Amino acid sequence: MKTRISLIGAPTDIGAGSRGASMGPEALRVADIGPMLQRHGLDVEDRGNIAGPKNPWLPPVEGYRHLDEVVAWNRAVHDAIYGELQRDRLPIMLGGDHCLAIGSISAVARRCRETGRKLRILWLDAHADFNTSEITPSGNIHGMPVACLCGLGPKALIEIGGQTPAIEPDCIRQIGIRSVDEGEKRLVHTKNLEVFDMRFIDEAGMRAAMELALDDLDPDTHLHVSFDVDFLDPEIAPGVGTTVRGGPTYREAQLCMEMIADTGMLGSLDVVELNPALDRQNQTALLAVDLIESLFGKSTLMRKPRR
Ligand code: EXY
Ligand code: MN
Ligand code: MN
Ligand code: MN
Repeated sequence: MKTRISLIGAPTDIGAGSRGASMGPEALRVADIGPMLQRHGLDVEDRGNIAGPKNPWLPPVEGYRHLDEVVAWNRAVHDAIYGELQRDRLPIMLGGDHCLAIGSISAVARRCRETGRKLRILWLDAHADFNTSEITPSGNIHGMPVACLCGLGPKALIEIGGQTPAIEPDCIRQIGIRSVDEGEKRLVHTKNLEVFDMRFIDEAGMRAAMELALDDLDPDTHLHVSFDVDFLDPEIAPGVGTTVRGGPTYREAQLCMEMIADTGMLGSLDVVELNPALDRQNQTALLAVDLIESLFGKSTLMRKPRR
């Protein structure tokens, strides 16, 4: 794994259904994300925050809320993440809502094409984020990034990384899913997304889910983790706008992160949907940072577990 890390804040809630994810980057910094990574011997540069348009808080137009602003933010995110990848650093995008993964993952996919590496995306979320303007119940674009990345979305969003579609559905593994809209469900099946939903995790366990999600990785694979904090059970992570009960416990989430760390292939990370306005004493930010510590290789016994 790369040991040179860049933190990039994207302080906006432009794609969300409630205000407050714009405060996510600062809450993660207050929870010591930078110093935590440094304590693990990593070279950390905090590149500060990206700027973009304010949130006008308007109803949907032709199925999208704030499309122009979402495009502007995602172009800025794309350029910042792409720049860090060119510098051979591991970018961590501090969101912001999940619409911003369109920009970050478009940049990662572009860099993988240029360097001939394979890409695997782990989408940790309560939601599939696979809506389109025709089927969305809300118009909120944070419910659409996976569809946009697969080429289903407005031209300005699907073209951000220079090639459409930015990715093929078969490079994605979704984990922790437990809230999918009716039309969205049909589309998930049509496009054959590989989903390890909570039912699967209940029955087979997080270990089996992660073994399958990380199966068959080429040694030269770039692993991108898109960590929507609403992945976690709301009992431990109340600071998100779209809580869905029945998510992974603290230990299940730790195991998920530890198993990703064991691959040694992490190449980029999004941390999104943290909403400090809904949090209690920054506990959700502190939990996210604790989990990211495991993602970067903290393990209880300071060695790889025996399997
Ligand atoms: N599926 C719902 C919608 O599209 O409005 C809720 C989406 C919430 C998305 C959060 C970020 O993962
Ligand atoms: Mn999401
Ligand atoms: Mn979500
Ligand atoms: Mn299916």
